[in-house]
Amino acid sequence: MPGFKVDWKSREIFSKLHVPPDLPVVIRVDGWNFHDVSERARLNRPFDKRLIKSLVMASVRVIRSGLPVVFAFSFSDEISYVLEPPLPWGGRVEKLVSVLASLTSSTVSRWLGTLTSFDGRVVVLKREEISDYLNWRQMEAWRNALNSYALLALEAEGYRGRDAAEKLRGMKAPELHDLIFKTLKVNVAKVPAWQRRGVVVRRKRYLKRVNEGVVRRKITVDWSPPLFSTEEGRRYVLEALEKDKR
Ligand SMILES: Nc1nc2c(ncn2[C@@H]2O[C@H](COP(=O)(O)OP(=O)(O)OP(=O)(O)O)[C@@H](O)[C@H]2O)c(=O)[nH]1
Ligand SMILES: [Mg+2]
Repeated sequence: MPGFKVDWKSREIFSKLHVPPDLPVVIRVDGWNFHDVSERARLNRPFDKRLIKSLVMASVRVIRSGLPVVFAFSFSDEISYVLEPPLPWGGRVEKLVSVLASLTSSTVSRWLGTLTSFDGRVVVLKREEISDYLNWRQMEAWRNALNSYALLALEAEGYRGRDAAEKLRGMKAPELHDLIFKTLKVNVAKVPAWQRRGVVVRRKRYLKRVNEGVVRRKITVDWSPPLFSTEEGRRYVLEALEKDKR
């Protein structure tokens, strides 16, 4: 309308949405339409190391960018980034989600040699819930491994598309194990650990000057992380989250 001046800034109605900047938070990003991406990039089924490596490279880049990410857990086409306070941008949700998703997309695209996009979401949790959250995602990694091998086995038996997916839904874990072993001659409990348990990129502690107790951290990739449900796994997560004494 002529003469009527819109305050456009006031239309950015989610710009004030924040998570508490003095608490940790998880941002989970997930590849958009990776079913198609995996075909475009000609990824091996059920697992291709190129994809998980591209997620690892994205995690390394995010940590190197200076964002306070202390732990990144990846499997399939997703990464959970654990951020320690003080959070950047005062905890602004739009900034956190969009910057982490786009840093991930640009790195993965470069590594896969095809254009990709990632969505992102915020997971609010208490510090003591972080290992339970990671355990939930790690159980999903295991379910994903089982289902991905089983789908391939069903296709080898002649099932296609929707029929294969439907058949898969009706099967319990022991049946899936048997099917995979019988058809593909694969013991799914023995496939590489990264396929079953996911991969962690973290800032691992080391003693720089042993006598003086000077602690530093370096970016480390764990291709065989512990089970987060165990005591060892919980300690492993806590170590990454602990603040270093100066
Ligand atoms: N070939 C191959 N495909 C993979 C691999 N890891 C993940 N994928 C593909 O990525 C998909 C990830 O699942 P989803 O995130 O549920 O599916 P999506 O197609 O990305 O769908 P949206 O996330 O809803 O956009 C799987 O269904 C596979 O198609 C891999 O190692 N090899
Ligand atoms: Mg996806």
